[in-house]
Amino acid sequence: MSTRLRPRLPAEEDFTSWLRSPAVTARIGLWLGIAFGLAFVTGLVSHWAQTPSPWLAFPTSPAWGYRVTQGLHVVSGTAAVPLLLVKLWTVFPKLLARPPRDRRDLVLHGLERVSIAVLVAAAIFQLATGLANAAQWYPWTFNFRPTHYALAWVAIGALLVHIAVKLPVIRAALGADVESTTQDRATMAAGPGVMTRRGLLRTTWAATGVAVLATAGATVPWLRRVSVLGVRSGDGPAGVPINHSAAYRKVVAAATSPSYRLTVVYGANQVALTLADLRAMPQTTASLPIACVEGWSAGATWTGVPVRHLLDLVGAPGGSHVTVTSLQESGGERVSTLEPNFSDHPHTLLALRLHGETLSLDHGFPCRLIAPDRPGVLQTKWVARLDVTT
Ligand SMILES: Nc1nc2c(c(=O)[nH]1)N[C@H]1C(S)=C(S)[C@@H](COP(=O)(O)O)O[C@H]1N2
Ligand SMILES: [Mo]
Repeated sequence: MSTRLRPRLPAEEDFTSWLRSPAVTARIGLWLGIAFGLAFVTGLVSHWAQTPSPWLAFPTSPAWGYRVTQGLHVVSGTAAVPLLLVKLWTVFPKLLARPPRDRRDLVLHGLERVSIAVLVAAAIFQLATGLANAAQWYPWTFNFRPTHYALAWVAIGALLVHIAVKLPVIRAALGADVESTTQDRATMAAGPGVMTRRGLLRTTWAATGVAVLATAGATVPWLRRVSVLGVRSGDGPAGVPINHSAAYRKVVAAATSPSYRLTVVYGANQVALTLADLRAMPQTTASLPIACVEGWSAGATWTGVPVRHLLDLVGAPGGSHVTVTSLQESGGERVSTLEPNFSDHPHTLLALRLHGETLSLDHGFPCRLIAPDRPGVLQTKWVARLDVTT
């Protein structure tokens, strides 16, 4: 009798590769867990820096702090991409496993499935939106930051559940040799085919290393030449990259107009300063990085007027909240707020010069805010007004 071949869905036992073993999954999972943990913690730091907490002020030192944490955030997120892809490949057959018969087992199986679906969906969402963001590509309509932040909690929660559920397997797998078969599915090949498990792991670590090097160059100057994924190359006036140009933000006319004034307001007190007035005030020079949330950063030396001196002109008390408004009429990054510890800091400047040269139009001419340990998005360019709000 002949059997006709009927199309059917693939089943777990169709996948016999010796590589799709918990011995491999657990090893990659360990590094993936570390990458997600780092991305989560540094993401919380970035959220804190951009969402002032009434209980705990974001620190002004070390000045390079945000540069390091946000660099780590983007690097660990990028490293997670190859790790996640290989890990999903190793566990894929389990997606096709037949549900157990026993009712209690079935419920547990279902719950585990749901938690894994949530974890995988959240992880893919975080990596995809994060990568797109680091590449300055916003192909969606939702607001990136709150969405990426909310999903981070979902991902980390689901990850903790997953680790707890899998702990016995993880421990057994990591405790044994990578070629051990104790944890393997019954229908797997008896030995290596095209590649050994060690070979797969080595390839995965190499791919991860390449991903790290390719992004880290956006933060680490001597890596810049190998940094093909680093979106900001380090070129730009005075060797500092430009994020949004003056033309893009439509401020060229206002920024170069002779009628430019910096207005400083505290209640009924108000002063309007020309660029010449600002240049005539005592200047401070400070080395402070520009550290973009998108992961690139660059060290720079700025010279300008401490914001605190400007607040003194209108009699604003120490510990003031200050709203900094740009000449820019619309679009993002028009306004930022200085918390009291930032407005009091002697290195919080309205910079007029970068590396000793007059600030270029794209870097924020006539003057731009620069403060220590502050995300780039809050370093407002083309400043028009300082309003003391408390
Ligand atoms: N007014 C205004 N200020 C701004 C921006 C902007 O678009 N408009 N971009 C911000 C962002 S996202 C960053 S990273 C820094 C970059 O500064 P730079 O272009 O001088 O390197 O400027 C910040 N200040
Ligand atoms: Mo930025």
